Amino acid sequence: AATSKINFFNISKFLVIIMKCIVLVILATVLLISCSKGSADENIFHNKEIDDITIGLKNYAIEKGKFIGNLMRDGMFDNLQVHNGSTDNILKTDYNAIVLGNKMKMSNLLRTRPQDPFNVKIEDINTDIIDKFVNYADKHNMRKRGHVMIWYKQIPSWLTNEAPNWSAQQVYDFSKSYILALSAYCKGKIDEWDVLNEGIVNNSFRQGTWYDIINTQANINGDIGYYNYFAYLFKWARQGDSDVELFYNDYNIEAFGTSKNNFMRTFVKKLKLDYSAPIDGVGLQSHFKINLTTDDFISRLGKTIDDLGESDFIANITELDIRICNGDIQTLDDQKKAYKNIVSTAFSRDNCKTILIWGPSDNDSWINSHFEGCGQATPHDENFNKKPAYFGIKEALMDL
Ligand code: 9MR
Repeated sequence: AATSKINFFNISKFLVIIMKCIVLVILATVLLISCSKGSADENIFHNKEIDDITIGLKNYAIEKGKFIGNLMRDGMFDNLQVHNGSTDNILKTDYNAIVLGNKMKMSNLLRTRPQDPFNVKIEDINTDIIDKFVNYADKHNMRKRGHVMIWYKQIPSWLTNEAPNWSAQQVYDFSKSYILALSAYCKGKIDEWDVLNEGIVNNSFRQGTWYDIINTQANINGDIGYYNYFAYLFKWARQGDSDVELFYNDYNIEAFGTSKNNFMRTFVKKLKLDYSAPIDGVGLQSHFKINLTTDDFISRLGKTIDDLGESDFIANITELDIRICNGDIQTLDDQKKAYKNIVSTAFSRDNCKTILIWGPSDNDSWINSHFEGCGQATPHDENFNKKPAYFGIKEALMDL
């Protein structure tokens, strides 16, 4: 009995030692894992090979004081969980700036004819749209881009029908009251506004718009012409919100030295200097076809940003996409190079702080329905997976 007592005592002592060893091994393993995770986190901004899905593009942009953004399409606006939440997930993870693809255009904000279109009131505007956009962006700490106040396209049908019969003064009254109401409602909520979109064609102002009468007929103060009218648009937007950044936005104006680029630069400088328009910047839309994105083309884009910077303008990239079309010999790797080169060229300039891409994924892009035989224009593919382009942007951000 004595022997079995000793044996039992020894065995239980032995078991306790084994248990202690196991606990020690577990503790050591936990310590080792957390140490290696810590150093990975520290290296996350410096090691290009690491692709931690919780670290989005925005984290790299924030580190460099920049905003990388994207748009919210109508489908997602109507249902945040569209595509089982894939688009929402991309926006939340990768982007710290946002714009609505269509919903903040006049066709949506002023869908119903105001009782008096020459005295538009806040109550006439579909402010629910603005609220929903602002709530989403604020929830995810995103910079908010307002697109767009005055554009020849996507206007409500009542305006299409009535405007051809308006006098210049009526166009002035409508535009003024709309901009004042809209910018007053958005005061402090929207960070930057496209006050005027696509007002130029080649080397002159766009003709045949709903506001065209202002070019041939004076208002009651004798103001006539595009310059006068456009300058007022910016003044009214400033009157409504003294802090918001105000932009002229257009496409095919990116490469320095083309006739549209020359006209745009003359236009915005003259608007600011000769017409005292409070214009802060130019939005370079940047809808590119892959074979256009040569090194020379991208360096001319850099030159445009520099030239605008010399006159104290911000120059943001506002609608970037790079489409690949049937017949193009370029590959997704060429697209990666183009995205990388554009992001590093633009962001190496201090007067370019924001780049927005026009489509969270190839599933959410306007290209497929507008350019036959073209697609693949965004950094995520049709199944919401990251493409080489995504890593091009990421590398450019890390290298800044
Ligand atoms: O992405 C928008 C698309 O869904 C619309 O069908 C289209 C209609 O004009 O507008 C697209 O957005 C445009 C933007 O508002 C201004 N710059 C050009 C964009 C692409 O057409």
